[in-house]
Amino acid sequence: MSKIAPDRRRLLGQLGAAASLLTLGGCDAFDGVLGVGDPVHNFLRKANVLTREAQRAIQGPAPMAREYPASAIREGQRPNGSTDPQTDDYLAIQKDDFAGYRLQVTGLVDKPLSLSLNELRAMPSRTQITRHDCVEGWSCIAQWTGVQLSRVLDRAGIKPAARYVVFRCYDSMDDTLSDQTLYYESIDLISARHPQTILAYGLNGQALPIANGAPLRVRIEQQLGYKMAKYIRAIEIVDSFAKIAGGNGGYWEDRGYDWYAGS
Ligand SMILES: Nc1nc2c(c(=O)[nH]1)N[C@H]1C(S)=C(S)[C@@H](COP(=O)(O)O)O[C@H]1N2
Ligand SMILES: [Mo]
Repeated sequence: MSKIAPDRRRLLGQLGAAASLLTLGGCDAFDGVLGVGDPVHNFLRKANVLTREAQRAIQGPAPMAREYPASAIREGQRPNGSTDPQTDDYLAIQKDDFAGYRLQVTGLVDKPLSLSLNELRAMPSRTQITRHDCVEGWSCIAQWTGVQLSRVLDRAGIKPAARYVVFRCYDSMDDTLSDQTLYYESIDLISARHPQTILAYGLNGQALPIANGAPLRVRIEQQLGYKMAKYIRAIEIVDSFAKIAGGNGGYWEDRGYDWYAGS
């Protein structure tokens, strides 16, 4: 299995290099390069038989994603996917600058939490300038500010059986509210406790805009864009995601994307 690793990592490295070249102007598209069904995407899918455990055994624990100087930010973060959710619940919290918003933390925790934006902002914050890579073939460098997810997990207390963090979102792909259409994502506790994994409420020095996931979205800097759930309603700690929606751990995973989208 580990024989696949150098190829996959080299390819991802080349894609990264291509992305860097193409992103000198900020957010530039090279659309189609990684579309679902094209050969590169298919290659990545096959290479993903390499498990995340094997990748981590090769890489060692918690490599940090590259952080950039402020001068690398050329334009705003390009909004993608849902950019203006219209579900009733979202429209309700959007009023009053999300004053009524509460992040729910539930599942395999000692103490379920319900945190307002002010409570999240009062926790120690982290600001990082990183590059967002979308599987559709564009990248963008932006500054993100938020609270480390590990701090929220520690506050709730994670039970020993916990394995994954599930992000439940407000946006639905067709404005019906079913498990099959609501955006969701999941990561394991290693990704969740990575120092650069933050629940972001700030973008480029401003409050996180609606287009980019207000009031709260996650940044998971080792992985691709679709993992980074926007419009987070709740965080659920689970031992398995097999029974959630299509059972593959995320909205796009249920439609064929890889669960582990890291390099
Ligand atoms: N809730 C939710 N989160 C989401 C999406 C979405 O449609 N809904 N799209 C994903 C994809 S594919 C990408 S590339 C990023 C885009 O984030 P941005 O709009 O801040 O650029 O959000 C990800 N998180
Ligand atoms: Mo994406």
